[in-house]
Amino acid sequence: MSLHLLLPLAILAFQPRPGAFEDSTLSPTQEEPEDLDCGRPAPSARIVGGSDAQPLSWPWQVSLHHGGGHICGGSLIAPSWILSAAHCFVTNGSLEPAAEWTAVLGVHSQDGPLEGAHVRAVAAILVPPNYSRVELGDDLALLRLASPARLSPAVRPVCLPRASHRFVHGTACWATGWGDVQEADPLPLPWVLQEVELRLLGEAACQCLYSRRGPFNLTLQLLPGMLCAGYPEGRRDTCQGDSGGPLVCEEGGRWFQAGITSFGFGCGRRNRPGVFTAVARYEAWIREHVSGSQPGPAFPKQPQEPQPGPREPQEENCTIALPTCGKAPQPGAWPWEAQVMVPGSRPCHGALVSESWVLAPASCFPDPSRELDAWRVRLPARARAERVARLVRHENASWDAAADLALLQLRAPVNLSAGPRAVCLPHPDHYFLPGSRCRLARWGRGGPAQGPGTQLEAQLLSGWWCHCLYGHQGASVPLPGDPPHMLCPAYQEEEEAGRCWNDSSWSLVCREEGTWFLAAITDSFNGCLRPRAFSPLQTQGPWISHVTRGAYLEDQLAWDWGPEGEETKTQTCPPRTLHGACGLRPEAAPTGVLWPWLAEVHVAGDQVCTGILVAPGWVLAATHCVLRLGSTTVPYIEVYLGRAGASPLPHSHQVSRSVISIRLPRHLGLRPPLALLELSSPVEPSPSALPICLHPRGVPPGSSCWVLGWKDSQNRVPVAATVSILTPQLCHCLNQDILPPGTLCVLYAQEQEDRCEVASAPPLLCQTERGSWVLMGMAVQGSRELFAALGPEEAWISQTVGNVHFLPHTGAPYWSQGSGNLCPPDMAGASGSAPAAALFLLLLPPLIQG
Ligand code: 4AZ
Repeated sequence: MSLHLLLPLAILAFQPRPGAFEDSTLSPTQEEPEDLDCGRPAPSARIVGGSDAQPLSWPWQVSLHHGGGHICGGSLIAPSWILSAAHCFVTNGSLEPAAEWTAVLGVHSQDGPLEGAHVRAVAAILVPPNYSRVELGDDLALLRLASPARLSPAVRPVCLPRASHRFVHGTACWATGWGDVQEADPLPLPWVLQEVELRLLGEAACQCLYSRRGPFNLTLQLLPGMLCAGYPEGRRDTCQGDSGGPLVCEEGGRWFQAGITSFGFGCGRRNRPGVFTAVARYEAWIREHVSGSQPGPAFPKQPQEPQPGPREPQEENCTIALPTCGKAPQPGAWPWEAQVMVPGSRPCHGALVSESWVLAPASCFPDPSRELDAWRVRLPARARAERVARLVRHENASWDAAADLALLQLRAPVNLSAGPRAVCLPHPDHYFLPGSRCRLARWGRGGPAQGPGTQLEAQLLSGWWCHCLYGHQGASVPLPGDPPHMLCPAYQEEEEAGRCWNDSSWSLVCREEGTWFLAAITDSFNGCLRPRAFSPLQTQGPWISHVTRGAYLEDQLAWDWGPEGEETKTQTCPPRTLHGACGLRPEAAPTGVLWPWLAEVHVAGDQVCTGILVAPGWVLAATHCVLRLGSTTVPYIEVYLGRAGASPLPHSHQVSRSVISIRLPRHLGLRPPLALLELSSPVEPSPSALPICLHPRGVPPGSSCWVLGWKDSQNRVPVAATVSILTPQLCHCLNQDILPPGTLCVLYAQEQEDRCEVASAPPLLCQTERGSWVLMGMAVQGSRELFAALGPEEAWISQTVGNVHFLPHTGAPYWSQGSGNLCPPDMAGASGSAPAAALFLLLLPPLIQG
């Protein structure tokens, strides 16, 4: 176990060839020599970012098997003893039985012929008593073999350093193992032992790297008994499956084991070198067990160690590596932009992801059998186009839009410090913060042919919006940090163009701390719905790094999750209607406009009325507010959406439309209270402009209701006042004779009734039990308590608008109080329910004044 817990344990299925791995015991002639030599590979011979080792180069390397496959590495330190890591054998605080483990010695490729290799049963596993977790140190184990190893050129022990020995910082040492070649990317067949050269890092230098927040926003306190090896820039490292294996350094012609592979934060990540158990520190513990256990010289005679090198300077400087990908030298420059030219078709836009690889949509290359010889890739600041050596399509490219990806390998790598650069790719656990600054850049064959509009500024919406606008009812919204199903940027459609680019596809590139990540891609166009949903690329990171073995997967650089990050409660999406999502309003720390259906209706440039978006092209308002009594001309009306409240969205996300017609229902004699305003063109659904839901037949059961308005008509910051809706009977009793049919009465919660001004005719809204917001009515002229209900106008609204969002009908309507058929008692008090009487009393004063 390590901190690299997110990854599944890689197990190499291992099938010993019959006869090759039999346990053998030492014959008298094979008995251990008195001065058993160590640390010398046979004279005839000689991970992440590593390469195949030569057979016989690391004869102390052991593969430790459990359940039929390789789990950890180890090193032979004496004929009957293997040194490994404690975490390989301790699960949930208890030591696994030795009998379940076997040691495979002298093996090179775990797939091919196993000459010289043999298996030993493990008789005992010893772990320091204080070991608990890798981060707390003491991560070492001794395995006693049931019978001594048969020494040969392929099986020899390594030398161990004395406790006093100091390895010089900066020394190039070697780590070996059959572990993953990258995070979540197991060593491919034929499972040849890998070696990688790692530099020893001084304690101060390593602590300095690990003190900075890195992957998973974590830091690490190094402890005595730990040592680091690797590079600040990462890319070469040990990984899962290498644990327990040796880190060896050559001194005076012999190899000494300086470390045991223990853990790290991920593999090969920037500023996160591998952490090893410092073997020298445990000399006494190792000697005590190895020498004490057997009569005779079980422990190799340690050679005279060379003089220790110069001491590490006290003031070791702290060299932090900065990201090498995703750096645009000037604003607007896009140095990873690649254009793939295939004879006979339009150029296809992709992105340079490493020295040798370009990522582009697979749909650009429907016929991969075409001659690659004629293909060319144009990169920024390169005089000549690059030639293409290979095309690797994603295996799901043809049926999964999110996997519409292909990688093109260039014939010759390009120099990334001179002109073209690689864009960063996110790790699977990357969480792009809502509000991140992004750009939409050309991707595939999409986008306009030329002109400035090849990139659009965009801002990432919260996962809630994105998920619920597209997700199905009741879908649970991924928590921040869980892999998102989609990413949605808010951006301004090119209004001037008066159209959405139907044939365009885009990549979404997001910036963190000045570094650009290729965050997501769109498939070709799926309608004009905004926000457009993008497929996150982070799920494809492992495939990209598997193919390229060098793409720049960069750690998350911005960690300020804000209140949304603290939200750990799973949220679900409210219902959708036949026409899509409506009445969405995130509960938790929303990013964006708080009331996306709330419109400012500016009438003839002075009066501002409240309007509610009921469909993309329609706003509902109170007739009395938008049409002056007695006026015969239809005023000029402008509607603004996305303006309400303290919106963090830029002004560019406001939407405005003029009103081209005002529709009133037919009413015998009376002036109808509700008016539908037809907009000059529909608005795109977005957090700035999303229709509210309607509910057939009155107030949805179990809902909570509010009057939504403005405190004052000048600054128009929305305020909501909590109300209860009274039963029709009670409402009728309170207002006998003066109420048109279908009027709703409300009762304000204490001290809430002065919250909204009434001149703008505020709406009455309810939120259903399942979370959707529903419009109930609009204020009657001059009244705080009376609302013209939508219910009686349902048929007219659906006929006029067409695509209104009616929620499914759900049971009997909600009323705040009992629903007796009789009027409550009069002031003299006769009979009836106490609560109803109380309401009656409460409601009287405003009515009398009104
Ligand atoms: C592991 O999981 C592991 N990059 C070993 C080493 C490292 C990370 C993980 C160091 O066994």
